[in-house]
Parts: sequence; structure tokens; C-alpha cells
Amino acid sequence: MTDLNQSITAFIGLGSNLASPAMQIKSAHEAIAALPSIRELAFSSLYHSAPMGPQDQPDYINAVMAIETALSPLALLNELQYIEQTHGRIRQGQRWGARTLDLDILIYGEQLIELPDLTIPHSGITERAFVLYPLFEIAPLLKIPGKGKLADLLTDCPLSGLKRLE
Ligand code: ROI
Repeated sequence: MTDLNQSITAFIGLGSNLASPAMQIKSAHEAIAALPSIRELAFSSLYHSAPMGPQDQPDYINAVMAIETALSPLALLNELQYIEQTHGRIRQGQRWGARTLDLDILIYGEQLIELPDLTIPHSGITERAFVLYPLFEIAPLLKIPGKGKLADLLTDCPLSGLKRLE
């Protein structure tokens, strides 16, 4: 059985704007939940939003997931990148371009991490309604390490057309 005694609570952001985005998110949710050394704590509703960044791409579906994990940040990143690949993600071309699946480690316990391939909390988290509002749905009392209370961050982050799907 998986030993989650030494476990950390982490939050993962999921996003897709290609190839049936809602289906991509649901499939990624199942793939993450099935990872060894991970236990699902919560999963938000799906949210619809216009693209942030380049506008010449389809709208996005986003969600966030809370997990308990015994994986290190880099081991978790590795598992998430594998799931991105199995969902047809091709890492090339335009930065901030359309993608079938984007999985980001938003928060990993209380840790502040700055590595070449990994910044935690995720950079830009405080400007992204499609991250903050789903986070608030599943963890309203959350404090984002180095950034402050989620509830306070939300007051400075307009909805920007974000819609929660039923
Ligand atoms: N815009 C939205 N609405 N949702 C995303 O997940 C998203 N992801 C990105 C960029 C291209 C910045 N824009 C996005 O990576």
C-alpha cells in the first residue's frame, strides 16, 4: 500500500483548449488520481474562460485539484509531464499557445521552489482568475506561500469572464 505518512498537500492546475477540453480535463483528473503515491483530496468544478495571452486560440477549460502526495516536487512534475504527453501535448512552437493539456504544480505544501524547470508557487498565480477562483472553491482558507491569503488575492483579481460550468 502507498505510504502517504510523509505526505504534503499540493495543488495542481489543469487547463486545456484543444481536442474536447472538458474531456481532456476529466481524463487527466482520472490519470492523476490513479498515480501511485498520490491521494485525491478535492477537485473543483470545471471553469470556462477566454484565453489569457495570445487571443488567436480557442477558449479554455480549467480546474484545480488538491492532492496529498509522498512524491517530491520534481517527481510529481515528471509524472504530470508524462500525463501531458499521453494526452497529445506537444511542447514546441508558440509560448503561451494552444494546448491539449497543461498540468501545473501550483502549490507544494509551504515550500518556495525556484528551479530552472519549476517555480512554486506557480508564477503568475495571483493574476489568474482561472486558477484563483477554482482554488477558492475547494480551499477557501488557503494561504499561498509568499503571496498571502487566497481570499485577499481574489479581491484584486477580476473574474475576467470566467464562468463556472454546472
Ligand atoms: N488562458 C486561460 N484562460 N486558461 C489557461 O489555462 C491558460 N493557460 C496558458 C495561457 C496561454 C497563459 N493562457 C491561458 O498557459
